[in-house]
Amino acid sequence: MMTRTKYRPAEIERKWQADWDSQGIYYAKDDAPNPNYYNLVMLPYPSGDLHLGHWYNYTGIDAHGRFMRMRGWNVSQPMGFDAFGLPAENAAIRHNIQPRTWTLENIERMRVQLRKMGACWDWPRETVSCLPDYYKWTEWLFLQFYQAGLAYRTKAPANWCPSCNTTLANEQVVNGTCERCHTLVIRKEIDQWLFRITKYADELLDFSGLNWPEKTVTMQRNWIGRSEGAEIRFVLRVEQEKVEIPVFTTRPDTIYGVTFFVLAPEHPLVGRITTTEQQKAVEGYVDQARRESEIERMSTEKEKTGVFTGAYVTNPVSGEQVPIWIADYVLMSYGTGAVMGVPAHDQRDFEFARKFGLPIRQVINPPEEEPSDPATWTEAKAHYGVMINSGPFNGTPLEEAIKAVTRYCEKQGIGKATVSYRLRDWLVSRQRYWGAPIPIVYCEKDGIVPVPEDQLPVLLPDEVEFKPTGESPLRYVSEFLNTTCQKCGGPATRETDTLDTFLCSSWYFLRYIDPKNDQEAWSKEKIAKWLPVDMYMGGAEHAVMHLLYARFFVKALRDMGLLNFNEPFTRLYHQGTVLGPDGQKMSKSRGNVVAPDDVVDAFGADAVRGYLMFMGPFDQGGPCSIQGIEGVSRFLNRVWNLVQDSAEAFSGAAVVDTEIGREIKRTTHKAIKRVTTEYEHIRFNTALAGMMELSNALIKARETEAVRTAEYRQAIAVLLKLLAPLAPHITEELWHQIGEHESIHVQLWPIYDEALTRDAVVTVVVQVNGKVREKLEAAPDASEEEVQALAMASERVKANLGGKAPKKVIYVPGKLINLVG
Ligand code: ANZ
Repeated sequence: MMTRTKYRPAEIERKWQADWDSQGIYYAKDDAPNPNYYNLVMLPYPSGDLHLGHWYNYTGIDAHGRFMRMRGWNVSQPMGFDAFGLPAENAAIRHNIQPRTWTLENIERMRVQLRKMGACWDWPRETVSCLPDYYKWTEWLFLQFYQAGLAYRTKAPANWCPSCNTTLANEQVVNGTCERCHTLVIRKEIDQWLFRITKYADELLDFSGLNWPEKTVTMQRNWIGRSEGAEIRFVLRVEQEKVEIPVFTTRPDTIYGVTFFVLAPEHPLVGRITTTEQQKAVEGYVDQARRESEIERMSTEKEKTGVFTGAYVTNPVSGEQVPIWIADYVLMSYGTGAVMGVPAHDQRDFEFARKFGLPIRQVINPPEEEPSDPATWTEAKAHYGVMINSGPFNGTPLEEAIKAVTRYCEKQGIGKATVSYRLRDWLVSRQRYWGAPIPIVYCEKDGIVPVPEDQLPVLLPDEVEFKPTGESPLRYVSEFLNTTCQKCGGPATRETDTLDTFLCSSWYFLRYIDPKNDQEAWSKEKIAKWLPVDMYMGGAEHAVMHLLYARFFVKALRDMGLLNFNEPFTRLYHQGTVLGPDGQKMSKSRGNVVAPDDVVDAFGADAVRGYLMFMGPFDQGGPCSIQGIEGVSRFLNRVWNLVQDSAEAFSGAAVVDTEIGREIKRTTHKAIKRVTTEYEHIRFNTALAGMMELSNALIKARETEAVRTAEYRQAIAVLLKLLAPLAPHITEELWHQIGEHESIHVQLWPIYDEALTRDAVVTVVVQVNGKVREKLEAAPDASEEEVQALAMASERVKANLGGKAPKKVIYVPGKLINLVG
C-alpha cells in the first residue's frame, strides 16, 4: 500500500534529472537498431540567461523529440552554443573582461538552466563554436570554399555602422539602421571577403521535397528575387568615343516609352558623361546619396530626387535621344545600375517624370481600355497589353510583346534575354576580434596565400586590446599579425578580419554528428546516418539569413564532394512568440518579463513546460500568465493525487471483463487516438486537453467499482505515457510509484485499437405500428436506412408488417424506429 505523499516538483525534478544524466538515456547511439531521427533546435547565443522564449522553443522541440522516441525512433536532440559575435566583444569593451571568459561563464550558467528544463538533450554532442576544436573546422571550411572558388576578396561598398564600427551584412540592416544599435548605416568601400552564394541562386529557389512553412519559402524566394527580363545597351558618344550603357529591364515591350534614362549615383560612368555645367550639381547629389542606406533609397514613400547630367543617350531600338539623369532610386547593386525611364508604365519613373516635368508617353494599352492622355493619369499603367506608339511593333499582342522586342534586340546585337537576382554575395569578413580567424596570409610577393591545413587552427590570441577603432583589434597584436609566407618563406601578414558568426552556424548541425573528430570536420559515414535533419525548430526571424546560408552551405559542400544530400532541413517549424502578461513583447523597460527561473522555482519545470505548450497553438504563442501556470500546476496535482489514490488498482487481483472496464478501455483508446494525432501535428495544446479529459474520466471512475479493473490500471499507465513528453519528471516519478522499474521515457507509445475508439453500440427499440416488436443493437450514429435495414432483417418485424415494406418510417436516432405498415 502506498501512503499518499505531496507533489513536490523541486525534489522529484532534481532527482530524475540526475538519474537520466547518470544513465545517459537521452544520448543517442549512431548504431541503434531503430531508425534515427534528428530533432534539432536552433542553438542559442550565450547571452547568459535563458528567457521564456528559449523555454517555449525548447519545450516544443523536446516534447516532439520525446514523442518520437516513444514511437520507436532513435532520437538525437543536441544542444550547443553559437558563441562568437559582437555582444561578447562589446562586453569586453564596456566591462574590461576577456570575451572568452564572458562567453564561457555565460555558457556554464545556461547549461545549468538547460538542465533544469528536464529536456532530453544529447549532451555528448554539444559543440561550442568559439572553442578551437570547433573553429579549426570553420577555418578549414573557409579554405574549402576558397579553393572551390566560392570565397573571394574584393573592394566593394559595404554597409557600415559608424557606431559599432563594423561592416554589416544586408540582412543586419533593419530599416536602414544597424540591427543592434539602430544607428543609421552608411556605405563604405573596403577590402572584404565574400562567399559566392549567388552561384546557387537558382537552386536555392527550389524547395521541392521540403516541409517548410509557406511564409518562409516566400520570404526566401523574395530575398533571392529572381526576375526575368532583358539587358539592352543604350549608346552615347563621349568625346567621339562610343560608350554603351546596358540597362536591365523586365519590360522590353515598353522600349518606345523611354523618355529619360537614369544612372545610379555611384555608376562609374557618371563622372565621364556629366557636362561641365552640371558637374557641381551632380557631385553634390552623389555626395548626398552616399550617406543614404539602400533601404531608404528603395522606399516607395520617399519623394523622388535626382539631377540631370547634361548628357543624352540614344535608345537603340527607337533611335530617339533622351536625357541622362542620376537618381538615388536606382541602385548600383541591382541589375546594371542603370534604368531606362518609362514613366507611363513604371510607378517610380512616373513619379520621377511628374516631379521633373519629363514627358510621359503611353506605349502599352491594357486589354479592354482605350488609350488616354497621360496628363490625366494619377499613376502609371503597369499592366501588360498591346503595344501602341511603338513603330513597327504596333499591335503586337500582350503575350508576344516582351519576346518580340527581346528577339529584335538579340538579332540586332543590342541586347539579350537575361535573369537578374536581388540576392547579393554574402559578405563574411568582420573587423572584429571575437570570431573565427580567416586562415589567409598576405605576402608582398605571393599575394593571397591560404594557411596550410596542417597549421589549423589559426588561434585567436588572448591578449588583445579593445578599442572601437573600426579595425579588428588583431591588427595591433604583432605576434598574430606578423608571420611568414608558406610559399616563399618571406615576411607576410595575417588577415585580421574574422568571420561572420553566421558562418559558424551554417554547419553546426553537421558537427553535432561527429563533435570530437580531430581528424576531419565530420565523418561522411556518420553524417549519412543522421542527415538531413528531420525536424528543425526555431524562430521565424531566421527565415532569410541563417536558413538560407545553411542551405547554401549544404549545396556547396555537396558539390565539393563533402556531403551527399541537397538540403539540410527536411522539416522546418517556427514556434510563435511568448509575450508578457500584458500582451506586449517582453522587455525589461516595460517590466513585463516573466523569468523562467522564478516560475520554475515556484511551480516546477513540468508545470512551466505544460503551461507553455497549453497556452495556445504552438506556432502562434501569446501572452504568458501566472494564473495559467497555476492552472496547469493544479492539473499536475490532480494527476498526482489520482495516481496515488489509485493504489488499490495496483494491489490485489484485478476484476476483469466487466462493462465498466470496457467503458474505461474505450475512453482510454479514444484518448490515445486523439492525443497521438495532436502530437503528430505539433498541436500540444489540444493534446493536453485530451489528457485532461482522460484524467477527468479516471477521477470519476476512481469513485466506482471501476478502480479495481485491469482496464483502469492500464488507463493510468496510458495517461502517464501520454503526458510524459510534456511533463517528463512527474510522469517518471509516478511511473515508478506504480511499480515500474525502467524509465517511462524508454517505453513505447501506447497504441490504440481503432474499433474501440468508436462509441459503444446503442439499443434501438423497433415498433411496428406503434407496438414494440423487437430490440436491436446499432452504432449510435447509424443512419435511418441502416437501422431500417437491421429491423427488416428480423423475422418478427417482417411478420408483423405482413411481409410488406413499411409505408412510413419514424426514426428517433439511437433510440427508436417505428415502422408503419
Ligand atoms: C523599364 C521598365 C518599364 C521597368 C516598366 C519596369 C516597368 P524587378 O522586377 O524588381 O526585377 N530597375 C532595373 N535596375 C534597377 C536598379 N538598379 N535600381 C532600381 N530599379 C531598377 O525590377 C526590374 C525593373 O526595375 C526594371 O524594369 C527597371 O525598370 C528597374 F513599365 O525597366 B524596368
